Amino acid sequence: MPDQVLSALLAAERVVITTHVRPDGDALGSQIGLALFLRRLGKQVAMLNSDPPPRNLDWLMDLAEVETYDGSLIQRQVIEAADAIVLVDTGVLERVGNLAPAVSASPARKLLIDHHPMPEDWYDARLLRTEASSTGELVFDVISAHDAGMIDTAIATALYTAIMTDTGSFRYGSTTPRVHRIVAELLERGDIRPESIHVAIYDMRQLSGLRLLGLVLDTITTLYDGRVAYAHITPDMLRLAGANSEEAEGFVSYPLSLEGVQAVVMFLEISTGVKASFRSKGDVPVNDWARHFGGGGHRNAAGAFIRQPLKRVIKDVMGAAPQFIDIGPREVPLDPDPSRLAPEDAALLSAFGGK
Ligand SMILES: [Mn+2]
Repeated sequence: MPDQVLSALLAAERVVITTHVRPDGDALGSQIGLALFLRRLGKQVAMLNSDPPPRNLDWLMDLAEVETYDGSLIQRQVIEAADAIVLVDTGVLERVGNLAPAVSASPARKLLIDHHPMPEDWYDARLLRTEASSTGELVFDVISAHDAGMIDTAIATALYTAIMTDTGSFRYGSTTPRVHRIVAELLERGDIRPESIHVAIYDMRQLSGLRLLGLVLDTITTLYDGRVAYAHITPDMLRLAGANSEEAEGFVSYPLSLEGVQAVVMFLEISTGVKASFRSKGDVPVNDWARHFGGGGHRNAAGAFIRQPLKRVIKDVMGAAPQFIDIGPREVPLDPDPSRLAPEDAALLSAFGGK
């Protein structure tokens, strides 16, 4: 029910909208779509984020500029003077990054629009539906509950971007008939072309990114009779390819595309530890697996940050897979001879420091 959040927004004059660190298409699309709607209602709206948009979403700034928060006096005053502060696409206050202290301290009403499970309890009103495909879908609901006629080309573009990116281009399990109906309505109300949005987001890779992909594909390893796979990225690989880690966005879908693989983990080594991205197909949940390592997320997409060396992290995370993934019955030899094992089992043993 968008009513509570909608009425709080309608009552506000000055609104700040923010979202999580390293904002993605759903975060920025939802933020901008909501901001454009509120501005059309005559409200003062500021969009402040901890991190700048990724390169492939830079074009969204043509719809409405999102500021990167630097803690300046003016920005702090905007947060302080707001009637309402809206968090989109994250229920965890800490996930808004360097804005978190100013947001907590502000006397503004705090509103949440999100589809992630297990939010904290810091908000005054919320629109939270974990079965929603995206926060963009929920922003659509808020706008439609007031006046769907206000959806113009810019709002439709922002919300289409949010929904498309968070559904993996309309293929994840969260892609319901309702999602397609909403998208149909966005296409009707806004004069938008899906193809050009898709090209702007996905077909803007640099050669360095594809070189990195080649290196990453080489690291793909399957385990547990091919049911689980992982790959990794090291700083050396980034240097060799001349790429930055942002260019690895979406690489996790390659091991997941293997036949028979149910769940995958992509490990990104950085100076302070390892970022692990978990993905799965269908009914296989990976959020508990990620939570076991201090992270969290959705059933089919989750993440964790682990402050350990890469080898140790791979061993611990992949070794824990059977606790969270149904890897089916299999015979485990008591004292396996590596020369007689399938390559994936030999890799498993060596990842575990076995013979
Ligand atoms: Mn989302």
